[in-house]
Amino acid sequence: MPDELLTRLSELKRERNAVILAHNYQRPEVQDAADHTGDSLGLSRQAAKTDADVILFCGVQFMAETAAIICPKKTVLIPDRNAGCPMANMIGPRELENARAEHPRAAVVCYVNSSAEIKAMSDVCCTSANAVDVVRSIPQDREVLFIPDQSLGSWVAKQLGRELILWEGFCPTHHRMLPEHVAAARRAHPEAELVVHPECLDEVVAEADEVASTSGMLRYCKESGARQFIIGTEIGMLHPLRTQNPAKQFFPVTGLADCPNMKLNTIEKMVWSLEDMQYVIKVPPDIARRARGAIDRMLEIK
Ligand code: CIZ
Ligand code: SF4
Repeated sequence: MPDELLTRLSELKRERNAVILAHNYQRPEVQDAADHTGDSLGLSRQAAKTDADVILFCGVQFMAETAAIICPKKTVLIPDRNAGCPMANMIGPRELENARAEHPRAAVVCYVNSSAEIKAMSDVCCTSANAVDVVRSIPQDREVLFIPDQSLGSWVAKQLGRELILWEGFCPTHHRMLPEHVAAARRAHPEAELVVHPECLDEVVAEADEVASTSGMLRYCKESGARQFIIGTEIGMLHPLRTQNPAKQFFPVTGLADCPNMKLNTIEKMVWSLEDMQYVIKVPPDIARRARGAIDRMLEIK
């Protein structure tokens, strides 16, 4: 990375009074240039604590929207406006309206990987780190409609021994990891523990020694006595795992688990973003207020 670009980025950060947030799935150099790295909710909560005027959010759109909802007074920028999340786009407001009409008694639990509008229409939000606790908090006799990730929903259902109504959304990147990739990685690294994200296919999750969100993976791999790990999530995650655990080895289930949307953000685009103050992510106040309600209900649970 040319030094001039990084110097320019620091200058702009000071000029704009900006804080840079980068998701665990970002390119290594983008994570290294950030003030905070982590999962989407953790990052938004970090941002709320700073006195920065501007948040440069390196992740995908729904994450920046979450930051805008939690930090309504700050200007939230994303470096590339094409960085959307295909899973979040798998449910729209009209579809959710129809599903609600079909299951009028159901509580709607929406995974954080969803648009602000969908969060605003949901009863409670969840992340992969707290999905089990959020669903457990809903009375056993109430139906639950879990959107949009069928894999996370199916894993939660198994954990709780409870039937959930699942929306058929999924993450194309996590679903690219197949049982045969897992088998090959196990053969190559027989001593390694297999740690996977609940967005993976059921058959992959079933093979895992540990199923965890990205923040959960960081905790688990730090505490585990194992020296080698096979990681079943977006490959950007290998960077924080390796940096935080220099004495341990991390291997991907497959290098195919590379999310093209996450990788749209680059140092150049971060510089341009702060120079031009774009692309601004704004959530209309009424949607933001209702989406905030779904997020706050999640935060009250755990
Ligand atoms: O909420 C996040 O940041 C996502 C999408 C993944 C995770 O497990 O942290
Ligand atoms: Fe969406 Fe999957 Fe990419 Fe995350 S890794 S942004 S869930 S497509």
